[in-house]
Amino acid sequence: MNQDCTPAPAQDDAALRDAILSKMIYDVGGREERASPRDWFLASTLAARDGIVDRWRRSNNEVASSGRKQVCYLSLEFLIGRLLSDALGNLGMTEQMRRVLHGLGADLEEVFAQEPDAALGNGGLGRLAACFMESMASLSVPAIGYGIRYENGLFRQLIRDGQQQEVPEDWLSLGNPWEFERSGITYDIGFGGHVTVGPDERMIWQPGEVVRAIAYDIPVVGWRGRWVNTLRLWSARATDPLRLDAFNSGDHVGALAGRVKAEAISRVLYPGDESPAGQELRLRQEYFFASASLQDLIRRHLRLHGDLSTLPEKYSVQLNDTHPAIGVAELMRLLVDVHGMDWDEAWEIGRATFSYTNHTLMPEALESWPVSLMERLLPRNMQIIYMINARHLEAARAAGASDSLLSAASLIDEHHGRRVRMGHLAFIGSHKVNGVSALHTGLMKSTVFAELDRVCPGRITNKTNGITFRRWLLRANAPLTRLITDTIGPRVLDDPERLADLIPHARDAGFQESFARQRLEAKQNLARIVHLRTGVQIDPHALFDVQIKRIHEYKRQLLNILHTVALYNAMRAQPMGNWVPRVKLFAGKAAPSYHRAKLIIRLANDVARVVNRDPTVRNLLKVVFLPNYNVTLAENIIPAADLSEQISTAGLEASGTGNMKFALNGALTIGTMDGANIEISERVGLENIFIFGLDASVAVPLRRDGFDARAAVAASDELDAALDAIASGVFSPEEPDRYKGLVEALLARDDFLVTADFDSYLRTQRQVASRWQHPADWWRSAVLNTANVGWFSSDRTIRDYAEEIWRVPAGLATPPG
Ligand code: DL6
Repeated sequence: MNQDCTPAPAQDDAALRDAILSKMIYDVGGREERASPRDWFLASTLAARDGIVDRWRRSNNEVASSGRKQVCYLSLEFLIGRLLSDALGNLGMTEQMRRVLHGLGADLEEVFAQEPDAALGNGGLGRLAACFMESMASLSVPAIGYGIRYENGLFRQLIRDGQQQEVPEDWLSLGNPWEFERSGITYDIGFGGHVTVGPDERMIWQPGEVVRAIAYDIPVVGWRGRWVNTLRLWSARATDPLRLDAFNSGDHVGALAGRVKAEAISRVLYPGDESPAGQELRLRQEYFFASASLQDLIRRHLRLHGDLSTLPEKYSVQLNDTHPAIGVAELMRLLVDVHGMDWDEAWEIGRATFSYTNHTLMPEALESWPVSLMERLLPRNMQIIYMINARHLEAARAAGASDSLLSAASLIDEHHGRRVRMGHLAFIGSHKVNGVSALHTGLMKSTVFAELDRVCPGRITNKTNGITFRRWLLRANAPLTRLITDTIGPRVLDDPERLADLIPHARDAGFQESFARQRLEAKQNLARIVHLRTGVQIDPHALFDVQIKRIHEYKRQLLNILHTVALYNAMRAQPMGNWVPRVKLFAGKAAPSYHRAKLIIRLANDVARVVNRDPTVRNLLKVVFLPNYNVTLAENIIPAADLSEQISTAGLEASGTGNMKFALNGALTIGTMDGANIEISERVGLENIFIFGLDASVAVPLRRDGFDARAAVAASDELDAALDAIASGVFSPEEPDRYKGLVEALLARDDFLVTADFDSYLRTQRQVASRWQHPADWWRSAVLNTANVGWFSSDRTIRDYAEEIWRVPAGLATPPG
């Protein structure tokens, strides 16, 4: 066994060294004596990639020859982050690569740092897709992830004068050694135009514009390198890249306009959709990737199996949220119009093939598209949606549905200017529809999908999210992993539920000390990063209280800032009190057009500036906003966190996955009874988690019926003082009214129950501090968090999907010969 705790790598050191040098000379065109870290990154990635490609071919051959069923995971987001350390770790090659590079005069950590963070996603949904891809490969579930190869992923966040600025993230600017362009795998995607009836009564769509989708493949290697799946990302190309006539007549810009419009489809993740043009681009992205993926699936199925009637036996298509939901209509178009299948048969095939995951109940995030836009951009798909709807409503009416039930279950929302409800389309086109935590699934049944659940009973099921432990423990926290394997043996690496073997060690003072020591190392590392990026010095012995996630009102960073201000006020009032030194750490990006979220970022930065300069609290409180939150930063922050803030308004966080990553690494959670926090609390025990606030049974009706924030503020001196300090400019002396509007808006309408939960949060934060003052109790709870969250491995989640939704076998493949 090497330090990766995996069997010895396939190659010996000399062979790996030769392979790297050969890549350096023939592929990178570099010289080893003058090579830059980037050159070493390319050469070592290409050398490791060769070993992966061999396994990839074997996996693909095995699927083709055995005829095994494959999963197609359609997702507009894959937040994969860096790939080299993941790949080396799964191949058991990390230490060997470190040694060999060292012998060549290069440093592996520096090499890792050269890789851009592939930010092809926004937050939880995209990161979940990346974890699922890794788990499917680790469990030998044959799968293809389909998405878009955005040239600019999620924007890079700069903080200037305390404010978020967005600049493009150009992860591809220096090339991507992981991808293979498949110039032979292309599909034409139509937009606009009109529909006519052909001589055989078939509908013929003549698009007004055609864009070409080109496949780029990235191999996804599973644990111990046993299986390799494919992430296939589509890039958009114009079919007519240059209008030569216009160019030659002097219109050099106009000649390229068609190309720019076509290629905009794969240019940017989440183009602003405040303008009609932005909305249209987003719909173009969704149709582009759904159509290309389904055409690809049909082509492969026909090649391997010859007959489209067996499609559901060979493929399961998972719709990751509603972004690919247009695929339900597109598959009908392909089967009926292009392949001449009978409507009813095509519908049954589609329904047996598709399943849909819902990730949010927030009304503004439930997609719907104006009928007028759909009719113009996708005229044939819109006709198909009308047909699907007519049959769906007819069946519901025949089963006795009332008019109001029919109106709520219809694919067309008639109340907001006629819009197509994409969640409804995904729902009725799928055989299974899942939520991502027990609470969320229950709320799906009782709220957004209540009517569809009555019309199509039994379709909704729960699949609580999970995370890949390979990335979020083994790689992100190698020292803690070593302590765990030294204590309970390496079996835990293959079976995360074995973490429970740590339970008997939770009270052991020696083990607690080692556990705390590993964590201190991670905190020292984070303190270095914080200093480097913000100039703020933080004490690794302080309690690291961390909230990292997208900035959104429902996630309630504002509640955390209010606590920070209340703590600051209390410390200033009694600087000699028995305080627990704390670092409040925030990171996250706000959507560029979400003005209030951006103001909250500014407030966090303003509070940080004032607190960090105040000598009264110098050794007691520090506030940090770390810019440009991404996967790599999360990998550095999570192992160092003592307290994990999971404080969303109950009923609004579908699941959360950050909550699982923190608990796995031994942080204690302070959280509401929301999303997967509930299931975490059931597993770690209520005595090892800090739960506060209203639960969903109270919060949901309270939000609906309205809540008097002023009364809550009047009842809480600490809250009143914190709000007053913010509103009166204590943290923005150069512009005292900067936050007046924010505070007034909160008092006028506290949609997210910040003021309602504040006192409970404050009390619970005091309990956190008193537990910290009893290290044996704190570390016992910390160990019990790590020990009890094995169930949140994405391997468990994928097994559940595989058994109950996709009906594909999941297990471990025989190691390749
Ligand atoms: O299911 C993955 C992830 C959940 O853990 C989060 O709770 C949820 O907010 C997120 N949903 C989205 C979709 N849009 N919104 N909002 O990112 O999915």
